[in-house]
Amino acid sequence: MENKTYAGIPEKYANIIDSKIVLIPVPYDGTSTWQKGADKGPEAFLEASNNMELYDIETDSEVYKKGIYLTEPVTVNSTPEAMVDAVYQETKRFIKKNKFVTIIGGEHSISIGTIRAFNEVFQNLTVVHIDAHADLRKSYNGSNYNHACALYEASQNTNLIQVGIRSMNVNEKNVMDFDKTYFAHEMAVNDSWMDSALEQMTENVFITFDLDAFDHSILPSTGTPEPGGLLWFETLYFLKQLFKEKNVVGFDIVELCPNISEKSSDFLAAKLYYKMLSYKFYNQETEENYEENYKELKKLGNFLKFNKNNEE
Ligand SMILES: [Mn+2]
Repeated sequence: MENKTYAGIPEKYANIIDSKIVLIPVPYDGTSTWQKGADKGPEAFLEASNNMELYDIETDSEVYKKGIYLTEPVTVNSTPEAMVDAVYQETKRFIKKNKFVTIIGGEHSISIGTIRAFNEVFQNLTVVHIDAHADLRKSYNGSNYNHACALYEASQNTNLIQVGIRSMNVNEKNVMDFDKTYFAHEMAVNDSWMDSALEQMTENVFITFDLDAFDHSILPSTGTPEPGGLLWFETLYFLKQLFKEKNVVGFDIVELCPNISEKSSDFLAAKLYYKMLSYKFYNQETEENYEENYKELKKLGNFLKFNKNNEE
């Protein structure tokens, strides 16, 4: 990675001790089925972040001052299973350090690892899956760890809510919970989906954001672009409500497939990331909830299972 820090922020806001936020890059593209290049996503995302102004007008905040520690990238790619396990271990390691853990992909199969880690630590986890694709196949091309299977495990083990879906295989209907699925063609004509989705969430929420959820007119650089997606402000409005009303415990952003002659997608991804952090931390009360929640978890001994390994 060219970048030493996210967005070129000064080292004093990027060291592991003081940083509240951790950013894990996972440049992986082992199983994509159409356009290759999601392994270049984290690099392009970080490069774009260097060109971003770090005062957020809407929240009147500079969230980078909470500290954003950029980890070494997870580069294990011998098999999809090994990659998922490495992502899981690394995510878990930083959750355990009481960091707000975020991950930039890479293709969507990395989220099998991120969700597995969050679901182990946080009680009654809701996974909000924002994507054009359902990704609910149990296996694809002979593997359970294909990007088309990214949410199957979450559909079995978490309160999964899917938003923006407009492409799926008919067999995925057998797995899909239609009450918790918000299809793009319905969202386009009625915005009541936002309140409905929020009502169905438990307190602890992990967000997995596949960038192809966005309309391809504003984000063309992704492996499998689909027309009819989300636009910028409706997405931010939804996210802002979500961060305000729920305890978002972490998130990942995946499937940036950069194109050297089209930088606006990279920039959108970098800005989306920063907006999500701004929504998470500008409200002091939200932050206190997060601290409270961590103390509760500690009391319940939820971290005990991690004591055996991965201590630094
Ligand atoms: Mn997708």
